[in-house]
Amino acid sequence: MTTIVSVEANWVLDSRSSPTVEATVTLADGRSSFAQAPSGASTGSHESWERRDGDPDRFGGRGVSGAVDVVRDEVSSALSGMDVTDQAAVDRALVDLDGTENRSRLGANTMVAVSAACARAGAMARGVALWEHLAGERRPSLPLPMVNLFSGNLHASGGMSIQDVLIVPFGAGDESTAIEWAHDIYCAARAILAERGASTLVGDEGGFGAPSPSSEAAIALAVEAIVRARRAPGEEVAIALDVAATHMLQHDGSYLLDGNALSADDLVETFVAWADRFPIVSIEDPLGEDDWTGWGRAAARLDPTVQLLGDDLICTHVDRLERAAALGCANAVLVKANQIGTLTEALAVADRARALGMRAVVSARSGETEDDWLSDLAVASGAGQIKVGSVARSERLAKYNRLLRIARGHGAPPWSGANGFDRALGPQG
Ligand code: 2PG
Ligand code: MG
Repeated sequence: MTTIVSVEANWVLDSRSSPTVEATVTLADGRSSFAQAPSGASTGSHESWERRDGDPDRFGGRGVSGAVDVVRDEVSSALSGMDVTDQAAVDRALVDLDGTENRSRLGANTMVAVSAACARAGAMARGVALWEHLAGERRPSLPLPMVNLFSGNLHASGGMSIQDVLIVPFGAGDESTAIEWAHDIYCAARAILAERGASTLVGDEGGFGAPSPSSEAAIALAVEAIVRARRAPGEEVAIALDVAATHMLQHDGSYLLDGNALSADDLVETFVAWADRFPIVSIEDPLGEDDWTGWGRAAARLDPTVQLLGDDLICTHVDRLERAAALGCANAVLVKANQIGTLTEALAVADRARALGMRAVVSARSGETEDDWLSDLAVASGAGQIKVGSVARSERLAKYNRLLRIARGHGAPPWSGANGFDRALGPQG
């Protein structure tokens, strides 16, 4: 009774009020499961294609009726009759049906919604948790969260140039303690902002819109919030940055950091100075998506214990991951399923990173829904790290709360722990 009989889709709204694809898979026994696609704002140009209607009269061009139609007209018949518990075969069928390099026929948003809905139905049919179903032969683990505290650039209507300042509660002994510490620090940051008369309005991922246009001031404020929450910066909680430098690039190749145009080399030296002053363990997209030379410079100048995390650089594509590994310019990959198309391919990128001696961080998008399949994907991958935004806004909390439920459930996988960040910083930070 694990046979797929139909796949349907429809539009629902995401956390930015954009339409997004919801796919529903129905099995021969009449049971069904659904899943929803996330959507990015600071997207990389090497991401797989996101299918939007482009009709300015409906949803400002962001409608997904084409995606809905293609599920009804093509995907449903292609998948019907298949065994839903064979996720690899289902995802291969989707990839084959699309038949293009960048998913320009079905759209990666269509594919990821169908892929996740099938995964959920497969888990249901087998009577196991989604993370267990997806894990296969992998060793699942409960991931260390990287939690958004301050937001800028495309996620908070301007403000500071770097996109996110995040906290990493690497000293926590388990998932729930990590999330509790994140809560304490988030509330401490809100109290500090309120005391200073600064806005406590939040950006797309629940982080506070940075109070000053200075990225460095936001990092200093994050450290202050850690201390206010009675945690030791560098000993218990560290800082991570998502620079999203692709979106700071100017036409002349310079990077605009808080009003100053910097060369790639000068930008790297800024990060070296920040890493000296602050307990920074991870820097995502320090340079632009095609600035392989600049990335190489960052790898050469920064302490090798700093996690150099490729988002726009790699876009969850194995070939770009291999290139980054060969050049030694990144030591970690951000894994976003809708940057590629299917859950199987996203897991394969995390697997390949591990085989190459690199780390992987499973990530949400800035546009999300109440769907929580991402938490199961992160646990199943055994990647050890997850990034889903701040500990506010229900589309973020759906993921954290799912992690808490998995952690508290029967047969919970082990806590991934500090991911080596403790060794990176030492007792003084
Ligand atoms: C990122 C993501 C999530 P977006 O840059 O890492 O924070 O943003 O989904 O807008 O690409
Ligand atoms: Mg990013």
